[in-house]
Amino acid sequence: MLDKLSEKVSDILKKVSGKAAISEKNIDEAVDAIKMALLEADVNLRVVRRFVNSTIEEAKGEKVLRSVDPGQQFVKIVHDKLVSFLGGTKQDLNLKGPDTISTILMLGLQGSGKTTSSAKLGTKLKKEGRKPLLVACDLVRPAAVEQLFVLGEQAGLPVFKDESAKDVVKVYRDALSWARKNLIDTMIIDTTGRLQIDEIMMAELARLKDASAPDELLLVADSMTGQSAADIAKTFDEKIGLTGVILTKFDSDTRGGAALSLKTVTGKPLKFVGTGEKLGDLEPFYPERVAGRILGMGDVVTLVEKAQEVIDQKEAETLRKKMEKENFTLDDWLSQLRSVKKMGSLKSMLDMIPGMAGQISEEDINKANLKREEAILSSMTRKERANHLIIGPSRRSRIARGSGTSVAEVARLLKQFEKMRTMMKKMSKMGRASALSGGGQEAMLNQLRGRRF
Ligand SMILES: Nc1nc2c(ncn2[C@@H]2O[C@H](COP(=O)(O)OP(=O)(O)OP(=O)(O)O)[C@@H](O)[C@H]2O)c(=O)[nH]1
Ligand SMILES: [Mg+2]
Repeated sequence: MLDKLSEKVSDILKKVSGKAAISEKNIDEAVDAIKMALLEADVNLRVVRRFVNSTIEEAKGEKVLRSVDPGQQFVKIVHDKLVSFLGGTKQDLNLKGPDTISTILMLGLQGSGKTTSSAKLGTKLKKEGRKPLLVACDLVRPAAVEQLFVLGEQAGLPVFKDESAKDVVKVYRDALSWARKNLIDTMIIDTTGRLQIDEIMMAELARLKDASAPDELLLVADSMTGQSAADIAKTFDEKIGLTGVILTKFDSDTRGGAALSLKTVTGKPLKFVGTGEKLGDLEPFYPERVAGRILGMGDVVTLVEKAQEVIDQKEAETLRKKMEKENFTLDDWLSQLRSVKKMGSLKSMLDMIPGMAGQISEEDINKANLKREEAILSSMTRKERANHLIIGPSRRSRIARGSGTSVAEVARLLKQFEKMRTMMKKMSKMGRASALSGGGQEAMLNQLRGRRF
């Protein structure tokens, strides 16, 4: 599920994400390709249009085209839009505390997975310490009551049933009194499914809803029905009212459009996905994780966010200019070193970049060196850091003493700095790559690897 979409979208984004500069044309092309991929994945056309328009609007804003790393900023926009289309944050069930009985009403078309999902949900809630009761309110399909009963036995859950009953409301009321006596805190009501939404079913559900005042009205929809899952949800919501959706058969080989369309079409959150036939195959739906999977870009977003915290655009621009004019100072170096430290473990950051994972080992990054270098730089006066040429022999030995290093080390650092400056200048002339995404970063990486140039 979603694999194909993921493959396509990540290919598109890979092309854009490495770019040091992107044009409006790049954005249009990438968004167009994403649009095709979404339509092929059976995402609702209106949803695709909204997605595309809002992505373009934001991506063409000043912020992206002129940012430090426009390619990755663009990926982040696509990611954030996707997360919001998938529903934002994970939505939990809203149940009452254990002292009151909460009620979950399961609804949906025939064969969508209501009975199975009722048992799965019961299993899950039991694991979380609740005391669920399964209530058999499908009085229409032959053997429906028996099916729930068998599943209940498998799950070790009590099942309330009355095979001779004709009215679902009566079953519910009897189940409620049984629940009160048996210290049940959650009732999960399985209902009848129809081939299509019809008036009789809706009337029955409406009566059951009025009688039970459920905390959760969960639509169980089959993801294999594609886009129509979202339309079904919309109708159920209009007629009965929903609090959320469970999308079943997410393990099947379908294109996944339903998951992406649901929230935008219905405004109702997708709370769980069914991922198999077994009782344990029910997972909470995490928009963030699913978006990440669709983009297939490692955890670029977290990376961009982290980098944004420490490297602001202005700072980078000033740095670039300085490098061009060869007035990159020891002071600038010190602040770069500190930026790297602020970002936390550099290795874990690099691991988040696709293609970079595993390329640098923790040993490569010479932390001890970093620390000593910072100590040396901090032991200099501001004047010295602004103009390293004034650092003669006597200043060198003072700095060495102050930083607990040797004169030779101080001399080596200064020599290295000279080389770095020359290299940076060359690189910044080669392309107008921004300071930290282009040459500057490479120079810094070499530095961190402990390689001397
Ligand atoms: N692979 C897979 N199969 C599922 C999933 N959920 C349900 N099924 C299967 O789908 C079929 C129908 O499930 P039921 O739970 O009986 O569906 P229902 O909505 O109660 O059906 P009716 O009571 O006839 O309306 C069963 O064979 C289930 O095992 C799922 O997430 N993945
Ligand atoms: Mg059923």
